[in-house]
Amino acid sequence: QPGMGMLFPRESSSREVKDLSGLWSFRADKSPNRKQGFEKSWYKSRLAETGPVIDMAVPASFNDMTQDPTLRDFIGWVWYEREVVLPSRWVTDEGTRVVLRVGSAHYYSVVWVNGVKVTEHNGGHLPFEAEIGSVIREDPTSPCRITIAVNNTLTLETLPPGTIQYFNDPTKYPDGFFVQNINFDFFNYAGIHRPVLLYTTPKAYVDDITVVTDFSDSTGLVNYKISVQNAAEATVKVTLMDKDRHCVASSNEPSGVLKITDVKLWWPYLMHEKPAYLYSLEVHLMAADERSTYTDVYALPVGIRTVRVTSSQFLINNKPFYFHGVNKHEDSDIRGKGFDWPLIVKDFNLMKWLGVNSFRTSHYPYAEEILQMCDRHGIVVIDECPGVGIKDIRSFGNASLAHHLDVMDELVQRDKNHPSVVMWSVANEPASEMPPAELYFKTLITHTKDMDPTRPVTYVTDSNYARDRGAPYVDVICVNSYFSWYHDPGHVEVIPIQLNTQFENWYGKYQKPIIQSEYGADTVPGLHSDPPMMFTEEYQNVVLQSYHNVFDQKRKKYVVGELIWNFADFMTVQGITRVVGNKKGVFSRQRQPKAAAFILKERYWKLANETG
Ligand code: BDP
Repeated sequence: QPGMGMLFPRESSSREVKDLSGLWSFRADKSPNRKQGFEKSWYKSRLAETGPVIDMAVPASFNDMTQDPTLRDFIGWVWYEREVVLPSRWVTDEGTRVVLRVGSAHYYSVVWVNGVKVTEHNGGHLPFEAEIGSVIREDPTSPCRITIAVNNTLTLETLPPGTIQYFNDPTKYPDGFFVQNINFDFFNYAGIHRPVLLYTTPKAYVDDITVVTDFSDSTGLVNYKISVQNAAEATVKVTLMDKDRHCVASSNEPSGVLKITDVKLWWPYLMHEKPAYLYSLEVHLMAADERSTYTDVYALPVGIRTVRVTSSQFLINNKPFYFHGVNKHEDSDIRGKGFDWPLIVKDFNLMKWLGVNSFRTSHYPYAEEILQMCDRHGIVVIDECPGVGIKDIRSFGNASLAHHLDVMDELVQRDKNHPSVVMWSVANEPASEMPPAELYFKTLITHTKDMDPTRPVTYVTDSNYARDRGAPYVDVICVNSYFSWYHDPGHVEVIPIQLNTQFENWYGKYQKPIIQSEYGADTVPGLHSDPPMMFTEEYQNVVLQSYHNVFDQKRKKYVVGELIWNFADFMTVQGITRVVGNKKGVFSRQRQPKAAAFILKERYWKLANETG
């Protein structure tokens, strides 16, 4: 029986990883009902035998890879296939588990190996895996053929939700015309977005590790729990190593508390002279079943820190923390939402240049590799689930809630051990004023806290403080507002009044710390006007400065953070409010600074020197 664990695949003396990034064969199923691939069983033979295929890069969104507009805007099933030659010991050794892991594929996926279905997964931003040893051992001589069908259709029961609308008027629309309606602005990029890996473990293996950290004076505490699969007998040895690979604590129990004298805490970037200190929890399993003995080794990076919220503060290691950061998207030219190391490295360098100490994974969980970077660099993360655009009252139904709970389970399971993750966000701008929202958010937030009692939980609201029904259940109030943009366009003089009122109303009602989780203005790089006009670089500057003045009045009281919308321009659906994408970035989509980036940089470094 497979376990529940979702440990990131890491190489070790007992584990091998094979990365299947590169070229795959690809076909979009353009048949009218999009089901030809299933009707004709495309997974049973090589994809090229059932019709034309094109080259497709993995990981990447397929949308921007070709010149074909019908592929860019495609909705339905697309098919990917790749043949892999496996090391023979993977195939012949019954004591080796071979696991296929997909980092993420948007949205619904079905996976076959050599024509045998091995798993399916519902959800576009989290990893899933399947053990494939028994399938590959059936035909040890042929290469292993992996087929993945992915469907990007969004419904009322997906996250984010959406609806498909058909237009049947032949005087206006071509036959079969339909659109995907959504309530969020970022482009619904699709395909295999993160690396597909094959990895091995011994048959008896470390399935999951949970760590919760604490400290008292100079003693660090690592509460840990290890679960093991397929072992009739098992002994576990746990060693905590410091950066110089010295053992600082150890144990022979599968769960317990490690005590570290003279602990080096994990601190956010800029807050402490030795930030982001990571230990390594090395787990050594020695196991046996009736046939054989097994050794498994897994090393988990561990940062020792605490997080706590009071009625007016956000505390990391008991010190007030002020979020001065960004909202991001996984988005870039050509690759869409595809995982890309050069982009990740560039973005981290830009964030450091800006003096960013935090970001929110708007509006879906980002790649695990990004969170690992945050752990190492000391960037604090608000980890958001894909609950964006919950605007239709039907999206508060039971089936939708059940899926939302599942997604939170998967998210917490994946990200629970990252020191950088300091808060969960269960949604962005839902219709939280609707009556069913109260029970919905109460259930969702309570469930998330049951899963992880150590982190605060929030959702991001743009609702009115008096009408929002979920706010009683959050630990931190996160508010988005676009004064002088969507309301009173062109009138920056309203910002001080309206922003002050916003803060006083929310704090007055709830006495909880507040983060301005979005604010900003669309700016076309190179457009100028003085006096400032909307869409020019000068207008973005004055909007930001007007917000900053109010933040400065409130941040010593109960405002605990400011996150600009957005780090960089990003692609959106086509519409009359978007000129080739959302232009609220302080960097262009190509990551070049607009004037506002320099204002933000000056401010963030000043804040860093004052508050960390
Ligand atoms: C907010 C959304 C964000 C949008 C932004 C905007 O949370 O996803 O991109 O507005 O309109 O409402 O720029």
